[in-house]
Amino acid sequence: MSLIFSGIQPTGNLHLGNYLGALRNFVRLQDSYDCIFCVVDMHAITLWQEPAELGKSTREVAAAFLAAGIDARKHILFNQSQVRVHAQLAWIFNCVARIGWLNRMTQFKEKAGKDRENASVGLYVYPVLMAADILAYRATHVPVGDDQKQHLELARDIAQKFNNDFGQPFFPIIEPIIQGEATRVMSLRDGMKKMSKSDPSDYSRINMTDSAETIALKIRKAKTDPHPLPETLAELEKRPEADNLVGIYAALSDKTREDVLREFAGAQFSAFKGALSDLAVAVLGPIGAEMQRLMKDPGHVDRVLRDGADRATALAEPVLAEVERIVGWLKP
Ligand code: AQP
Repeated sequence: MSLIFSGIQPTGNLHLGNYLGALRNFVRLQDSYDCIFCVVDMHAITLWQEPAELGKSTREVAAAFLAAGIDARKHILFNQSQVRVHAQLAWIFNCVARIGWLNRMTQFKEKAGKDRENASVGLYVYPVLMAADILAYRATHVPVGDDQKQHLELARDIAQKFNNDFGQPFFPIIEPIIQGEATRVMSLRDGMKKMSKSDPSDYSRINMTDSAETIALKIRKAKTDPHPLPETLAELEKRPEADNLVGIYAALSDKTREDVLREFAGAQFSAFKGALSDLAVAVLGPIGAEMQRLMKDPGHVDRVLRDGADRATALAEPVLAEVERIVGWLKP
């Protein structure tokens, strides 16, 4: 049976990349699959999070799922730390995964930066916990942005090694779903860097709760080059900032980059940026407003997460019990 699992970290500043690369696809997939969506607060603390902010950010991501259109009654929405199975299965997977595999993870290298000795052990084993998140439900499909591809390959390797080591096809082979024109939205300040919650410059991203004025200002200030928009994709690809803005426009309007170039080839950036602002405000405005409304009702959001956690636990506990039996742990 096909089952979707995916998560988003409550690390503040949910942005357009998270929306176009993840949330919007989740909403579309929920009509064809059973889905489990998770606010991954255990992943969040692999980097320092202010305790007083973490709960608020967790509710904000939950509100984003709901505001974007996830049906939390039909599907499951919860925060990770409420379901203990994730941590318990991650320990077993820590003993299946190999250090050499983790050493190849580029996201660890990027996030640990030059001060690698001082990074948390949690940041290093992040992809192992991600494998546990997915496989605790024996989920088959994982919709993510392009940046998570390598972690998903590692999750597949863990599932395969577990199946081989213990001689049974217990875990399914996970299929990534990476779709759309905006699988990697780039920073508005640097077309070579991914748009990210943790970028110190707020002008690098469009936050999902930004006002119309802020969205317009950020797009106006977005880095571009002095040339008008090109006619062909080949020319566009040589211009990272232009490519990013055209990609965002295409994704927001459900068109291809080619369609957008047909419409705007030869246009100056000032005109294109105006059209892009209007479009971004039209798409994000209602979602941001609904997020703000939900954030004023934390009791409701907490009830959704609690109910989701109960239903997730009921699914994951039998999987863990079976894994523990396969491993050989005595449970008298
Ligand atoms: N720039 C992006 N373009 C497209 N998709 C993106 N995603 C993240 N950034 C982009 C996708 O959003 C989902 C949730 O991501 P996450 O919060 O779990 O972690 P992340 O990938 O590390 O995202 P950020 O925004 O860069 O957060 P920080 O700065 O905290 O690390 C994932 O499906 C991801 O692919």
